[in-house]
Amino acid sequence: MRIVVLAGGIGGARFLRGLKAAAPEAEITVVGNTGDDIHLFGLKVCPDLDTVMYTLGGGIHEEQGWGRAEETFAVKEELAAYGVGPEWFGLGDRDFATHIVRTQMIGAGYPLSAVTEALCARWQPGVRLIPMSDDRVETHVLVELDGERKAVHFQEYWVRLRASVPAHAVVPVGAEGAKPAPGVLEAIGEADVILFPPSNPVVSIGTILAVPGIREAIADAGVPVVGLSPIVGDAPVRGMADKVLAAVGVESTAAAVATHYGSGLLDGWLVDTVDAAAAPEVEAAGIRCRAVPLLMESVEATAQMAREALALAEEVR
Ligand code: GDP
Ligand code: FO1
Ligand code: CA
Repeated sequence: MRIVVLAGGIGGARFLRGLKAAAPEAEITVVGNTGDDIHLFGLKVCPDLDTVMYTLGGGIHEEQGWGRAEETFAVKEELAAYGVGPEWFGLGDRDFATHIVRTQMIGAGYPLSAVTEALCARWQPGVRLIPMSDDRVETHVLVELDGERKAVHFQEYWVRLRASVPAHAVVPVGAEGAKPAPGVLEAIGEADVILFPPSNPVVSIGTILAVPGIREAIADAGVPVVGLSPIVGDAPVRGMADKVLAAVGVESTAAAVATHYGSGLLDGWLVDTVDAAAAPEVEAAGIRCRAVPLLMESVEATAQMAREALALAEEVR
């Protein structure tokens, strides 16, 4: 079975670990979000691609969900001693090596998709990880800061400001002119099932869908498209998805996220058992809905979520 998964960072990566356990024979292609990417200290940092690569490759800082296990911060401290920031973004020594290799390869002319493949040769994530695009796309957030409207990089909004200031809009800068990376449309066209993990619907999956051609390819693939709600009990399980959902005018409920994607895209939607009452609203929008436990508390619990998603895909096929 060929499965395509659109993924952000932590939610996407943890789901993929369960999916691999649930479907060990499947050929899994992951289309990763690159809208979170940021250039710092002359280096290209790809948080969501790295989170997927480290999580599936066994190098992730488990509790934190991003960055490397057993990390140290000597380089960051030395940079700070020179007065070179930003200090609000925690790049560790081990992680730095990844960004150095990536930036060096890009400088030598390799596209991000080829660089990602090269990095994955070390980590062996057990999936094919492709960035959504080789072209630069950067999510910016229009915020209100000191009484003024200002656009900031997504990482500045998320990490420095902790999503604590009002967000008026989320803009994937560069998406309009970006092309899907080689292999993305082919994988979607050859898929037996397409899954939306419990990733951020706006700044992860929304950004991937903003690359011209990807949304259309999914809608036209003619195979089941099934998503899992990142919202449980009217709040994100982790992070600040409610803030960016509000910025695009979507309520933070499992049903609102499903109808935001719409029946033109989604065939099935899993909500948590605490949100079982949301099912009729989702079904009224033409999307088959089931309520099952959706907390990724262990690989086994997550594998069960993946089995439910694949079962729902068979039901709507
Ligand atoms: P990010 O790029 O690191 O923010 O990760 P993603 O975009 O892939 O996923 C973030 C989303 O995952 C957040 O909106 C969380 O609500 C959701 N999430 C995290 N853990 C869980 C979980 O155990 N269950 C569910 N249903 N969603 C989760
Ligand atoms: N998230 C934080 O909350 N603080 C950080 O200092 C931070 C550094 C960081 C470095 C590399 C990397 O791959 C991810 C990092 N993240 C950090 C996570 C990153 O901001 C994620 O993109 C967001 O958490 C949401 O997607
Ligand atoms: Ca992300």
